[in-house]
Amino acid sequence: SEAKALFSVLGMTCSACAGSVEKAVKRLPGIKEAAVDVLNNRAQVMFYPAFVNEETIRETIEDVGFEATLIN
Ligand code: 9UX
Repeated sequence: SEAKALFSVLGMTCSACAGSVEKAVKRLPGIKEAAVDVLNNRAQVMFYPAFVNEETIRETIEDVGFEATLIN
């Protein structure tokens, strides 16, 4: 079954930033949905824990160039 993770994402200043985060996360295996809210500095991700975990998602967001913290 699926899990949900909410991240704080700091450093996004435009909608293209949010788009690049979404695209990178969605490229990972085991991602069902990723929604990035640039105004609230949040990324909500639905994923399949058999294939990917919160830390891998968090590191992927960091690799795009933003500071990501798991909220819950
Ligand atoms: Mo454009 Mo958003 O280079 O940080 S993608 S400002």
